[in-house]
Amino acid sequence: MPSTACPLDCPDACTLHAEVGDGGVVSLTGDRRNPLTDGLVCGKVRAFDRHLRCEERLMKPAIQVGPKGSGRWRTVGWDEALDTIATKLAEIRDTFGGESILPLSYGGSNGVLTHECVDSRLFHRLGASRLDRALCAAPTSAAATGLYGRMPGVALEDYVHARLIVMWGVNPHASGIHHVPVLKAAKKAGAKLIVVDPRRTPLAKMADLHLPLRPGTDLPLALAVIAWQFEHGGADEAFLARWCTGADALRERAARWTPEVAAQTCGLDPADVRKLGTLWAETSPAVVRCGWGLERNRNGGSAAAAVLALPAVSGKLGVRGGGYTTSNSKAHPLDTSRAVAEPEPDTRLINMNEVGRVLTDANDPPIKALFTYCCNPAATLPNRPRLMQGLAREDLFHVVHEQVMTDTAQWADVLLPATTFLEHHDLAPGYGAMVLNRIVPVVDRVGESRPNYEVFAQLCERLGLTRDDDPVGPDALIDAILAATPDGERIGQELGEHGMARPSVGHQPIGLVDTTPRTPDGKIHLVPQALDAEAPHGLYTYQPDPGTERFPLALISPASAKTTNSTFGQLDRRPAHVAIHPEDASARGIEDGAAVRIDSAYGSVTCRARVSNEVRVGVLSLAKGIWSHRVAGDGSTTNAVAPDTLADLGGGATFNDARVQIVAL
Ligand SMILES: Nc1nc2c(c(=O)[nH]1)N[C@H]1C(S)=C(S)[C@@H](COP(=O)(O)OP(=O)(O)OC[C@H]3O[C@@H](n4cnc5c(=O)[nH]c(N)nc54)[C@H](O)[C@@H]3O)O[C@H]1N2
Ligand SMILES: Nc1nc2c(c(=O)[nH]1)N[C@H]1C(S)=C(S)[C@@H](COP(=O)(O)OP(=O)(O)OC[C@H]3O[C@@H](n4cnc5c(=O)[nH]c(N)nc54)[C@H](O)[C@@H]3O)O[C@H]1N2
Ligand SMILES: [Mo]
Repeated sequence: MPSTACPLDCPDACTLHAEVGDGGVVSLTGDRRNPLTDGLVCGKVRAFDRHLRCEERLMKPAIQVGPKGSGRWRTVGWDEALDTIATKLAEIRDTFGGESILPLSYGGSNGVLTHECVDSRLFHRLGASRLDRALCAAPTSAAATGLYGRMPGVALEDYVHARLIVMWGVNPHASGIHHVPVLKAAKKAGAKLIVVDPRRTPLAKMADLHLPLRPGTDLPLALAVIAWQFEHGGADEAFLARWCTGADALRERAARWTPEVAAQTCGLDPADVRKLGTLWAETSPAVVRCGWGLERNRNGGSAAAAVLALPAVSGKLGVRGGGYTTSNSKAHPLDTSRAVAEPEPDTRLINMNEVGRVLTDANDPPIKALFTYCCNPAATLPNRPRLMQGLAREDLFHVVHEQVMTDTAQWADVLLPATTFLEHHDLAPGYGAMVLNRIVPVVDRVGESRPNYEVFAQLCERLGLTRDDDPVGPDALIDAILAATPDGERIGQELGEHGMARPSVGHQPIGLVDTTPRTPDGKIHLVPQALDAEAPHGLYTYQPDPGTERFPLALISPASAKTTNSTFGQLDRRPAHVAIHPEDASARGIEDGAAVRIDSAYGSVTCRARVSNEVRVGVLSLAKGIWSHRVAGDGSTTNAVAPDTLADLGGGATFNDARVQIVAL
């Protein structure tokens, strides 16, 4: 049974056994050697065969012959497709300059060979515009970098040792199921569980205390808990003196957020805010998991910073099961520079949250070529109406490298079929699980699909951009990465022997024992200068709700268990449902199952209503990643109503700042 792994955009990074029968994959099961996978995989990956051989799978390269989006294709051989792309890219570069070319990629695969590898070699050498990949995790990463230098956090497995667990803006029942059994075991061992989430998620139902705050108000809540620590003996002065800078400044900024003031802003009961403050002050080991639900709004960076400051204020680090967890992706500090083999040029940087605007506004130079891979912008980028206007531009040359006919692929000029992780090589670090996995092909390539590392190398070749010493092919690329990475030899050995490697700090490091802050001076910075300068009103300044009389309701769009972002969307054809509180529904004459239209200042989406107490009054919830076949009307999805304004840090997306009205149809 070959051993491989899943590189999909999920924290858990499952190590897998693939059992291959006649005609393809028969089963994928979880490996027990990976402590987090522990034999369990999600339904999506267990049934990956359905994706591998679905009707929508792209089998051959194709060129769109009708107008954009007409669906009239001529299938061609790879040579013709690559020649067409190379000729066109060279022509556009020579006429408008390299910066008129924009690569567009995100997290379709978290494998390091699929993006920012040979693709970067091509685009750097073309002098293309650079993409600021701020679609997800940018505010949280900025906060984690500023405070701790992205020091790895508490291993998800170690939550079993905690006595108090705060799950803040994270929904593992959908977005990373391997944490759920650990949380259940911790509860059984006596840990208290607190959940901060506007929705009554399955996790909230398990919790000892659920704080269903208004979306975007995490900052006042976290500051109130911090102020409470300083006021009521929960702050650890010795720890602050030894490890931190900025404690006084943080204390000052938090002071105005009494439980009463915060509770009013957050729409909570002040007694619950006090309870959170008291439990945090009194219990150890205590851990907070800072998810991604709290970052997708105007206050997202400051909110993540305040949540991440909490364990430092109360000196919770230094024991097993104590501290914080956010992304652990830097547990393996992989250095891909030698694999890319071309330094990053100083060309125009385009925030991917603004791609719709950039494609439709006057720009110098204009974007004339878009190359989309590992990304399904029509389903995942904000301000969908603007983006679709851009994708419809007849003067835009658009290449899409994809596995299936997505809502984006329909708008390509040239469509290239991509392999899945069962058909190619890769190396994938987890961002929850602290493992690095080697991915190997376990089935033959479907149709004529090709992996990213081949396609981009072939384009370099055709454009005359190859150099003799470029690493080519997966083995050479992985060797180049490991040769540049600290501790790379040991990592390579473990990958060779087990298909999986530990980070240098181990699978389950204890904060400040096995790790130290990776900031330049080795300290935890509670009010980092750089972040204070970057946040529009200074770090930890609350920006009020963007709701208006016309668009008073907050629409949030969390992860769904059926898809990974938009991946597997072709397999889910149920009509999309927006969750709405019974009071909001009855005020608008909306019945359960009714057809509804949701409007915002950006656009509209037409779907069905699910009247439910799952959401609080004033909040709607419609999953992210929905494909157009699941909605009525013009096929606009959740992202038609999502703003393309930016968060306070990292240029992050503000999906959950969508303010809308909903009407029965
Ligand atoms: N409304 C709303 N929208 C959101 C969010 C939200 O909260 N609300 N969250 C956002 C988040 S968290 C994220 S991370 C983004 C994700 O945004 P995307 O990265 O665009 O979404 P995915 O569906 O993960 O992946 C896109 C495509 O990559 C393709 N792909 C996978 N592997 C490969 C490969 O090896 N080669 C090539 N060429 N293609 C491949 C898949 O087939 C898939 O169609 O979406 C964001 N969109
Ligand atoms: N099955 C599946 N797994 C996935 C994904 C997927 O699409 N499907 N996506 C992957 C990706 S790319 C990512 S980034 C992670 C994301 O994983 P999570 O961190 O779980 O992120 P979300 O699902 O965006 O939101 C988590 C929770 O935050 C809540 N929330 C929304 N707004 C707020 C707010 O303002 N404050 C607070 N406190 N909570 C809020 C939502 O109701 C939701 O329950 O999951 C990954 N795993
Ligand atoms: Mo994400």
